[in-house]
Amino acid sequence: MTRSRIGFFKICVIVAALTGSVAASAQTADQAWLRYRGPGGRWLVPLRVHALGNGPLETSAAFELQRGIDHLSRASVLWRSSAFEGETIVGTVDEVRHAFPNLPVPSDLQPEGYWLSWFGSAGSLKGSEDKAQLIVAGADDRGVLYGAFALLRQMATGSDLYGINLRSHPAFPIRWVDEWDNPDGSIERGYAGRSIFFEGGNVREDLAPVAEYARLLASVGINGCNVNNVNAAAQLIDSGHLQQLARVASAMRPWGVRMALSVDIASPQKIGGLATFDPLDPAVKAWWAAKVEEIYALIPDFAGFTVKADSEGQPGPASYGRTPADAANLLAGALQPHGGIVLYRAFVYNHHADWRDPKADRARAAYDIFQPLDGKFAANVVLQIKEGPIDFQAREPVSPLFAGLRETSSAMELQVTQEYTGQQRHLVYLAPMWKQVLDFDLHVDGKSTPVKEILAGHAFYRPLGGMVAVSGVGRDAWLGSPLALANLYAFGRLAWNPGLAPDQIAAEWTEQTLGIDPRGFATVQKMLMQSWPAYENYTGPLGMQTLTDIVGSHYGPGIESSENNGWGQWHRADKNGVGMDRTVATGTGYAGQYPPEVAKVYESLETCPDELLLFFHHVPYTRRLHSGKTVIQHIYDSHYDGAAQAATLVDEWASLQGRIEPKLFADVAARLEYQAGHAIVWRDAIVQYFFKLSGIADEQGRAGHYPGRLEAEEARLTGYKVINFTPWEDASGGKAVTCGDPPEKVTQQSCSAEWTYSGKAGRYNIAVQYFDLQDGTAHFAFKVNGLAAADWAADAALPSKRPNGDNSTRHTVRGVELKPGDALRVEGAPDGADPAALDYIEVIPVAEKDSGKNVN
Ligand code: GCV
Repeated sequence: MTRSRIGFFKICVIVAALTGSVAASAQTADQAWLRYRGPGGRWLVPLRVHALGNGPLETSAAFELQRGIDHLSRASVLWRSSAFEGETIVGTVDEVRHAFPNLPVPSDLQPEGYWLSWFGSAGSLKGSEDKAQLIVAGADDRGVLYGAFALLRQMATGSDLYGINLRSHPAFPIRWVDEWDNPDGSIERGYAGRSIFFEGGNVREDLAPVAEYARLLASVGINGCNVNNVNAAAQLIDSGHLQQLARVASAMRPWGVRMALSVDIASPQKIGGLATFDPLDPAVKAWWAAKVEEIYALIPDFAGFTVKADSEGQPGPASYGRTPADAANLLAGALQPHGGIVLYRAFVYNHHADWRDPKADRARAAYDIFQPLDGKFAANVVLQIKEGPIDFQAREPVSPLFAGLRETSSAMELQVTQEYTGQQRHLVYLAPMWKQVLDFDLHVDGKSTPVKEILAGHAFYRPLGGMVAVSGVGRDAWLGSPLALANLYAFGRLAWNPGLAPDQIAAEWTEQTLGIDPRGFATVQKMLMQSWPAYENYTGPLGMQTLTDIVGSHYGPGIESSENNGWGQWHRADKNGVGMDRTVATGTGYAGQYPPEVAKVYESLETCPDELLLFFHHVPYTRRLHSGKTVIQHIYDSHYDGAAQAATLVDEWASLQGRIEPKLFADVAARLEYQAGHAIVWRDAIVQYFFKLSGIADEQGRAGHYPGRLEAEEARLTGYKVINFTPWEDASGGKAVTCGDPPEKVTQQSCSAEWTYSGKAGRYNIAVQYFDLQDGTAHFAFKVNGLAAADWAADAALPSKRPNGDNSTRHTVRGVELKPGDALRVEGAPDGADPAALDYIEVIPVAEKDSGKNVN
């Protein structure tokens, strides 16, 4: 074999520059899954990396491979003999073919695809002609980069590389993340601190984390990043800000991630000085054409625009009686000469809908508005459609619009940032949900039509399509919670290959991130796989959606907040029944938006799957599900099951103690403990709400009975005063006690609640349920007969400035010896605007799990 040595010196120089920028960044991709710690196995790889070309992406690929191999070879029991010679060769297929004319280099790799192949013997000796060569060949520059990361993934997950012959290409051309970052540095629906892109109205000086983020994205094949909120600040595309944004694009460019921007469709008026933003006005058209010219002069590989218009208060073409197609095509026309695209969001609905109108239905909106426009969009417009028809709920049916667009490209939008799914405080691994959506068969024209085939463009022969995730990364460890990163990883992997199984992705991520032994990562994989069903169970089962505070935080329980307003997330629970009638026969007709085979299944009570029953039908609480349970019993059971499943996560993680870095172990353990407590808040809120509303007893006698629970409002109170709670279901019995009134500064020094214990003597865990408010760190102490058993600070950052289900928190004091007559006392010391509010204590025998299970 012969080969050329092109540009080796140059590459070394650029590699040194990349290393420098990484070293300067405190927030690195290595803190996520690019740890290159390896499974501790035994594998073989030529340690020296040689790049055949010197383009920026190939340079990044070579740099990353060398770094990964160096780390892995240090961390693992690598077969590494000094006698072993060979190279890992990186290049495009053309370069590889040129350097090694005798190799069978594939000629049909798809764009961005790669080929990994081993040549030569496994243990070639110094001086031998037959040197091992591991080839990483890309169809193009991006393919080289993705091939390098794929090889590293193989190594980090312990695959045998000897003899490898692997080809892969992405299923979808569009694999983007959307950031909802605002120029002031805040992030809409972000739960991981402040923006890595912006601060104080401008792009940040330090963009090293942006480069690191791009590296992380590239490692799972993500090729675009829209960096600002879809509720777009118009000023971001003024000339000054575009100069700044060019730096962001440059930071991401070495990793093949193209920058995109959300734009305000009213920009010509807001920042352009025009009297109108009418999409059909020639002056508006000229303004956008000039603006796009300006952008491409600064950012030649600019990816395009994302547009939210006529939605939730954003301006739009409706102001001029124009359609979304008019607006999308206006921008598409400006972008087209430069190769840019428009992702126009189908998340358009009336948020002032009449809740009394039984025919009104937000779920219908996207299809009603966009389906009639099919075929009217320019070729470089893609409709970005949320996976379900409402808004990232714990469960929704697949949006029927995917089936309704035959002549328009579509991309599926989903959320990595867990807006309605626990805001990263709860472990909820979403890949199983996304996989269900991708695999869902819409049966267009009576033929098998899985959503993933539509997105890939195969079903309707579309040139564009793909997946977009609202990511929400911030400066706090990317996503705040270590295990939440599995969602970002899984998004990228599914966007590359929607055929992957979520449990396989979970195992891959765990192995790379935690590097624990097979038994250990099997435990984490199991936890991840259990987490979405658990969350669905304790929040909103049967397709009721997440029963959260939908007009506020979208976090804790707030069942009635969905009703009596125009936002349209109605579940229509009343004393007789629950669910939204979306049938064609008697309801809003939404079910009829699906192709007939799917519509038929949802339309009929007999065939509608249990998990979506209440999304499509209003039924009495006594209706029997396919499972044989009544609806009301299912509501009770699923909430008790869900809370118990959340408690199981705590135990499973605890079983890994000593096998995971202590800091990470403790961090996740505390989060899971919190989640288990909050799952009980959810459980109790929903169970007591439906118990009161329906008046139907729980067959298992749990609803309304909380053995061991001592209510604060029934205690001997000093300083504390009893409050009626809003919403009532978020406090046990609808009441709690508070030591002063938030949000005004509370002046009380401290308050106490005391009970006399009257149960059996023994050893108990005491769960103290209190409210941890923002803007102040209240302190609590638990005492038995005046002696301190525990004290703690209420210093978590939870939503809401009033005590409610967002901030109801459980602290468990373990192993307390009690005997009848003991005085149990909680002392609360308010701070700032946190009034040390208290709901109850619960005395749980130690023999029982202190998991929220009721004990007798
Ligand atoms: C960016 C939901 C969120 C909003 C978000 C909107 C959207 O309604 O709560 O914060 O706004 O979706 O997707 O545009």
